[in-house]
Amino acid sequence: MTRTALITGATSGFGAAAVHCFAKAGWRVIATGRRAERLQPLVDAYPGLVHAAAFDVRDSAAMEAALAALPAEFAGIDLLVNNAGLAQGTAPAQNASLDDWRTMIDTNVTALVTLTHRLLPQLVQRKGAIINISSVAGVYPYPGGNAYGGTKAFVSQFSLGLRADLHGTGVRVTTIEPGMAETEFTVVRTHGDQAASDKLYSGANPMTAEDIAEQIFWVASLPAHLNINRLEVMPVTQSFAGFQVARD
Ligand code: NDP
Ligand code: 8X3
Repeated sequence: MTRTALITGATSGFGAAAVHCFAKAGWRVIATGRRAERLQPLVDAYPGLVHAAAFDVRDSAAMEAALAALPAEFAGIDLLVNNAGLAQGTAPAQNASLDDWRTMIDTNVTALVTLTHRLLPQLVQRKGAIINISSVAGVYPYPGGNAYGGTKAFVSQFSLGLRADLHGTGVRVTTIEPGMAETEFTVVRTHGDQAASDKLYSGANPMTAEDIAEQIFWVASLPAHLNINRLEVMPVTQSFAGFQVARD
């Protein structure tokens, strides 16, 4: 039986790479994101297997319209990959932009719970699965991570809460918590500073979008009696720093 995945944030990075993984394996994929022109090549690459749904995840009416307009063969969703998200800014909290914080909360938290709430009845009915993309930033604090880390901590804890509530339904819930991966993430975080992004990843041998897409696909492909609760993955070159102490 052909299964159907809805992958948010499919115009770039992890989400785009995941569309390739799932479609190559014969899944039907609903690929979403705001930049419709980035979705069409995915539709063209996998005729009949990929459906493009361009909308802003923060716009619940647009989300609802896109779901209502799904062709019949894409209407039964077996897997929700909540991947769309972003960081905005690296300033310490006392200097951070409140607009940036609100954008992160609206996208990473409010939109994620809205789409999850909307799809839960059919995921329960189909014994489906949810894969939420969190971050190491939700587990380990770092200077400038403030609201971004907070949104990702929410994603990880919300996922565990879903596991508890979905007990006995057969629905699987996994959080993937990646560390540093080179995508458009840092260009977006810096409001378009490609040089800053290049500098961050230079010589660091970061993970790639394909690395994370393969993890997403692996989790989704496990036997139905197995649930990975959380999966934390970093490049070998990234690890931890110690506590900091301010002195008089
Ligand atoms: P990218 O910037 O490459 O991709 C982000 C995706 O999210 C894009 O497809 C973008 O689509 C989509 N998106 C953002 N805002 C919205 C919105 N309002 N409505 C619809 N779609 C939106 O970054 P990554 O692939 O790296 O990021 C994917 C996820 O992984 C994010 O949740 C991020 O926080 C997380 N993550 C990333 C890490 C990294 O180091 N790269 C590490 C850990 C977690 P569009 O702009 O077209 O709408
Ligand atoms: C992205 C990973 O370390 O840049 O979520 O915050 S990090």
